[in-house]
Amino acid sequence: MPAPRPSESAEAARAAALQAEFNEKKWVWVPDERDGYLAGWIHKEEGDFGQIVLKASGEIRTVPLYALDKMNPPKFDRVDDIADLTFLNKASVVNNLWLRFGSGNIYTYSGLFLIAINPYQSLPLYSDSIIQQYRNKRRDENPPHIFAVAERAWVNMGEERENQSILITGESGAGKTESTKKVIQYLAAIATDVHPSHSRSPTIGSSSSIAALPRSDSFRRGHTVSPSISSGSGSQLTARGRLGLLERQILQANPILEAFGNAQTQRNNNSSRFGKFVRITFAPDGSIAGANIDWYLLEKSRVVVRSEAERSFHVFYQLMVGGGALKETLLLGGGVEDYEYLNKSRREVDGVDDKEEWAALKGALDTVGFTAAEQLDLFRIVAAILHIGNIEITSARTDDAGMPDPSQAERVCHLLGIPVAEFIRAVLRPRTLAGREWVSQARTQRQALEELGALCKTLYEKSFGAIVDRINVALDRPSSKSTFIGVLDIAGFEIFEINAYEQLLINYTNEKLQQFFNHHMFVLEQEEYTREGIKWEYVNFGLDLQPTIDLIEASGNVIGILSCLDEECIMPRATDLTFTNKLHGLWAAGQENGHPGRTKYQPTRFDQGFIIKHYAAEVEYHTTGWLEKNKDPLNDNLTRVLAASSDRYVASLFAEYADAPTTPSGPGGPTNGFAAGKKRGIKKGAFRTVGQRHKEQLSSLMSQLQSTQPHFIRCIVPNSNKKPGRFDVPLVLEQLQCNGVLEGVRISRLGYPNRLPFVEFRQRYEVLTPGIIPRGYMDGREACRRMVKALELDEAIFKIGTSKIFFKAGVLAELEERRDLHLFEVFSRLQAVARMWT
Ligand code: AOV
Ligand code: MG
Repeated sequence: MPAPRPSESAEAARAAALQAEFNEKKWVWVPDERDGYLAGWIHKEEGDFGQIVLKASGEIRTVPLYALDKMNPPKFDRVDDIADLTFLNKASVVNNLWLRFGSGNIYTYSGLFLIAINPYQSLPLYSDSIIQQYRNKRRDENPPHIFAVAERAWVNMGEERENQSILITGESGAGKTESTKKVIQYLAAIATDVHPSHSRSPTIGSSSSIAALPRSDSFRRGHTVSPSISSGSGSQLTARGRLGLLERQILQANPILEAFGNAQTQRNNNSSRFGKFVRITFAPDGSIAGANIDWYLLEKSRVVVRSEAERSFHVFYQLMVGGGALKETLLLGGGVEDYEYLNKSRREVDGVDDKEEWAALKGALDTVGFTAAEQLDLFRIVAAILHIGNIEITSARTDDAGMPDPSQAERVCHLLGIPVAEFIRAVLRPRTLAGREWVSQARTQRQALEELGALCKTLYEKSFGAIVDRINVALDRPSSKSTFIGVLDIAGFEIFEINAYEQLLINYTNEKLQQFFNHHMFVLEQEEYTREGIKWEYVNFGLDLQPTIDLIEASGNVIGILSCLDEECIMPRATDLTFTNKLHGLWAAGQENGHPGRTKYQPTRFDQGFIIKHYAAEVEYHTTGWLEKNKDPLNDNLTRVLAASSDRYVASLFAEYADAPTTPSGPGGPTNGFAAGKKRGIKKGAFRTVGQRHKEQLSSLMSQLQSTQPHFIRCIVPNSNKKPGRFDVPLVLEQLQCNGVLEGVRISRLGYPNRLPFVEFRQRYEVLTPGIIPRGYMDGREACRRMVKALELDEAIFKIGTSKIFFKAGVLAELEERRDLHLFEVFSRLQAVARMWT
């Protein structure tokens, strides 16, 4: 064997020394309240206990042996894929992430997942040259990166003509939205790269058999690349300069969504207060054909109230600070401090200049194609909301609400294009149907204020929806031949001090997404084993999430939580309490006793609420305010006034209420019974509850996802202070538990995660078994059999199917090492020969 070069030998010596030191002791991880885990070695074992010497302090602790986790040998430090660890336990997983994070590696694979840890600092990881580094490369040819995931999605889409999805979840502040942007940045850049020459397709560059090899995720850890498969593309991509209009419009949609949908919160200075699914469609040649955005669960209550340390949506401050002459048009005098909806809480965000952001927003609106008139529409709504917030409502001696100064309402009505008298009446004395009579009903001060608040929330949400619709008009070019890559940016599992209806909806969403992951991972695996005729005991991992999902969403024979809430919402004297009791009656005591979801439900002992056993944890929900939140009520006097607005935009936002049959039918009203019936149908559609709407949207999302090949990204927030360089182990562990990474890791090891078609296995590893396979034709399966025998592989670590060979995690890494070593020797020998001839 040729002598290694000095630097290599130094490296090898260091590794050997580390290994030797490691071999001397029985190293373990000791659980620790504060630090999560501490490194130590077993000094003595007595019965069920061990005396552990802690590495850092020398302190001796007595710990029950079952609580200890084995430590991986040093050569596993900082592995790219957690699934390659020999000892797979929580401590080792988190230690690997911590070591990597400490050396600037924020990305790590974990089987099917890419884990991304928020660095809270700008890292030089996303330049055009890095994009080039990931182009046409397999996952194992580069360090883990979000670009590798985007690349893989793109290649799979091209090769298999199948839609792809990239599911990004994580806690608030974990980096989901930043990750989404990186994915879109990468796709826009590479699709532009492909565009100038329509002859190039996404399949090019992966035509090599090796590039097509890793359908399975953790293929091998090595980084050796045969020269023949490295990318031949020498084209210089200066993406930003070359992006076409469509690509720029797709990228610029984001600042608009963020201005209207993001806000400063305690956990994130730029927190998305909605979820989104962005689909980018590609023409068969790999160029971008269009894009489409779906959105979920906008936190509209934020326009009215929020905690003192937080802000409303960015656009309010941007308009107030940057609006200039536009503010006059919108009758906005003064500053942020003059508006009730803004001056009760934080007004500025560290390091953010709202004036600059305003300019960026205007630029983005222009690029996407919002006309000046359309832009004015959006800001008119924002301004109207601020004016509504300043309307003063008093309480008269009879408790009736009054509006002493109508000038504020006049401003609102001017902006919204509605008659002042009707607006004031709708707020203070709306008419309702009592029997067959229309009567005016006086409102209390509180009711009137709530009505105004509800109006603002609805206005804002509807306008947000219209913005997204408008963006979609600009970007959406559906065509039958196109395929898409969809990126989902949605809040992960939430457990707060007090968990309300919002948390139920988001946790329900995550329960479904986790089920989707499980389905993808296990059912597809199992199908593959069956297809390949491999016997493998199908293990029920106890991860069947269906009972919990049923408990939340079932309707019909079984009454789930959301259905029960809907029912209570139409009951005359129902309250949050009657709802809660009804739920207890169904799930804790009575009717649904035989349903498996029963075991996932528990009434709370002291507060008004219940506990659900989610896959991630048990969560206690408080049911205060649920009826109101679900009904999302706006009195139909108001909606009718708005639907009849002289302003086209405002009227369009409330179009669904235009024909509400509560209007006393005057002369010339519809007499045709059919028409009337039809209109009632429309109205019914308008009164879906929040829960119903979310359930429908979610089911549409799930069916779209089911038609895709999914890729999973899990974002992790490393500390609660938004600071770079800090890694809070218990906080990270909690997230790994909630986001399914730990489960995924455990379960992947139970199966055979790596697989190769016989031909490829033979092509790649035949060098290791010279003379085993005779010249001429040989059945692929038989060739494989002979090779594994010659390689002396243990029966337990592989399975031979009908077209592929399957391996336990880590086996291929070892084969690759053997192959590298072999090729290196051959190469050195050739070099020696060559030297003799020169
Ligand atoms: P989120 O989307 O997951 O939270 P963001 O993507 O908004 O979180 O990230 C929060 C902040 O962390 C960003 O504003 C950046 O300052 C920083 N950050 C995240 N990822 C990176 C990165 N890769 N490089 C540098 N900085 C980063 V929420 O929307 O609140 O659930 O609702
Ligand atoms: Mg976000």
